[in-house]
Amino acid sequence: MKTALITGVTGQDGCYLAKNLLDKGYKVYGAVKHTTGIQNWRLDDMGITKDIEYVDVDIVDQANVRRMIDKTKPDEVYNLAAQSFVALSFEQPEMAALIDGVGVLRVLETIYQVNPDIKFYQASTSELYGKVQEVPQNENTKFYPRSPYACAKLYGHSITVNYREAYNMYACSGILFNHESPMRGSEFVTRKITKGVCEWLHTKKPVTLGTIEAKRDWGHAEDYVEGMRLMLQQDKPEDYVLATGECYSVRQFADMVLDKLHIRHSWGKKRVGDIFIDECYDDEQGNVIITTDEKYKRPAEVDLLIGDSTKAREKLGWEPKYNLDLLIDNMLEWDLKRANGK
Ligand code: NAP
Ligand code: F7E
Repeated sequence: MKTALITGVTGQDGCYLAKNLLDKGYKVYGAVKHTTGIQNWRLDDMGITKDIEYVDVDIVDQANVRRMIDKTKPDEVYNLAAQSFVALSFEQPEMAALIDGVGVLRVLETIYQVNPDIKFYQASTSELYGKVQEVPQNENTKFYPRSPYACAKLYGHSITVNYREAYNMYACSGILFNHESPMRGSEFVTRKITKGVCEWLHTKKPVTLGTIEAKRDWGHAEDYVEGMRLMLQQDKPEDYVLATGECYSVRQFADMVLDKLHIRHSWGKKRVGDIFIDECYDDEQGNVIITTDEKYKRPAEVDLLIGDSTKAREKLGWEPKYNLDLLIDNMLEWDLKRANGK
């Protein structure tokens, strides 16, 4: 039986990865940050809370990281812990650097000192491409980070490559494009829309968004965690892009959600002071479903991300099962139930 340690196990990817590895017969340790209390709702919803053994870790504390590795003696470490909300990283840039950058170094250095044979997965991100230098983006595309989050993740990515090259460690970075699910945090735009519109059906309270023309390559977390696992089962460690290869704007995502809920709607512009804002109304009653506000716009935006995952498809045999249509169906299934109090 292999032993895996997942940092950030209470997050979206953590819960899908834990389920994936448990189904494959792994013993799974989940590292949780206790300062904020255990946020168990995702693991509860997945029905796996009791199948995981928990260890405390705050990844900004070196001694704590050392204890976590000593105690769990893992074969594989999946480092998913992060301050992952890009907008928040503009407000707390130093925390982003400590958790998403130096935190990676702490785990790598501890593994190197304790047992360099432990395999290591780092949660890298398409945000590294930021202001994109080519379309689509693959493993060779130049990085151009556009947020404190992405700058910190660039360090995490580079130090992973460095430990692999310097110490011959089995350390991989998965450069994952946006992936969503019913377990996505409700501050991220896809879930903000699916949850917000399902609630709007009852409350008629509009969903307020920022830049609706931003385009993303959205996949499903369940598919992407399988890619993480595969990256650690190869003959040699390498970095891989995981993406669907299709991209849509936030506005298109909202249109698809509204169409699926049979809400006939139209977009328009409303003048507020000196600026025009986008709004979306339902055609029957004229109620506002979605509105926009400058406060949700970022100091520097990533306009377009679309990934080329040919390498992962050819070398890992990785293939996503969900397209955007199926992803939205899955998110709405859960959010309709939740909005109905089930
Ligand atoms: P998430 O839902 O925000 O989960 C992040 C996890 O990290 C949570 O369990 C959080 O615990 C934990 N964490 C935060 N600060 C920590 C600290 N100081 N010490 C220990 N744990 C800490 O993120 P996700 O969507 O699952 O993403 C997983 C990883 O993949 C992240 O590294 C993210 O940056 C990266 N990534 C995500 C995507 C995506 O589209 N989802 C794409 C590319 C890369 P609390 O909840 O208790 O704070
Ligand atoms: O924004 C725009 C926003 O916050 C997507 C993280 O998992 O994926 C995620 O980062 C786009 C951006 O995700 C709102 O400006 C418009 O252009 O859902 P998001 P993200 O920033 O792409 C990457 C790959 C990660 O690595 C990150 O950890 O949507 N947008 N209006 C909005 N975004 C939010 N959150 N809220 C809005 O109201």
